[in-house]
Amino acid sequence: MTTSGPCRWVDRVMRCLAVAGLVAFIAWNTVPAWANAEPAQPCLVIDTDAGLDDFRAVAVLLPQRAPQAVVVTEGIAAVPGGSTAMAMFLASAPSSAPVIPGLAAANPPSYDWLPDVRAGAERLNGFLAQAVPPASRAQTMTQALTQATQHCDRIDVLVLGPWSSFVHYAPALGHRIQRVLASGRPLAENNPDNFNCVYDQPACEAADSLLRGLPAVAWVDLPTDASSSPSYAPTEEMIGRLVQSGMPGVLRAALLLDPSQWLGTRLWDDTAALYLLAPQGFALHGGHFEPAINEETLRRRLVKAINATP
Ligand SMILES: [Ca+2]
Repeated sequence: MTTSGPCRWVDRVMRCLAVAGLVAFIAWNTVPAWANAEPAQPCLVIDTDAGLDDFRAVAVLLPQRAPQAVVVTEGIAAVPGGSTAMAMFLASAPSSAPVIPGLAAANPPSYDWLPDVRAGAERLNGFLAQAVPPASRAQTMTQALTQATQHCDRIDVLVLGPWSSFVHYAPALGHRIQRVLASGRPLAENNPDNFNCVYDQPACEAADSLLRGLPAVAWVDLPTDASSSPSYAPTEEMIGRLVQSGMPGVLRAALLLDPSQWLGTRLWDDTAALYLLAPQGFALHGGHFEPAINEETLRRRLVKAINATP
């Protein structure tokens, strides 16, 4: 049977209306995610010297702010041993970012305590039997970081170590750096405990100039405390509350292997990492932020962040 004349025209109109209705229905039901969602968070680059508090800081961030790349800069750990330790630590998380070996200070000060602390950090507090350097790469640090962030139009950089690497890669990342968050206090506050600055003073001063040109910079530190049992310190009870699987489990096992290596230290870099997740718990003191919560509340929030399910 065939249709002809007015009947064929009516049939075409009805088909067109049906198709138009179907298209409208599909469009209505497939509203793109960006139309309703909050703007996507900027990418995150973590620049770390792989001290024990740096490992805790990475564990704080991983469930909620997985980084695009982790740069290991010389400070507490040296670059080779710190890079492999950090890569092995990240491998305990469901998804892991590339670890990019960074740069070392040209003329760092000599510290009599540093060799032992460095050896401990590079072995993840004894969790690894030996410190092992990474295989050398064909790419430079800046090439590797540019590649790892090639899909990022906005980048937050969390600096947990000296500035030796930052001053070299920051110009390459350019205007994509939206915010820098640093553990410690700004150069102008001249904090003698600011290891990250004095370990590579020329880089720290160069970074101070670079930071002035960036849209947002925040420094995070703990209140000054010169007592023999410092406040805002990690405790065995706190570490014992970490779950025993995955990255929290590795961190827990590593730290409990030898608490004497970290008892009496403070929650430096972990606190800076928590600021990135929950800045409302902090207050501005001069040019830097400090926790506006007591130390038990801080420890509880750190444990909760580390134990969170991604
Ligand atoms: Ca650090």
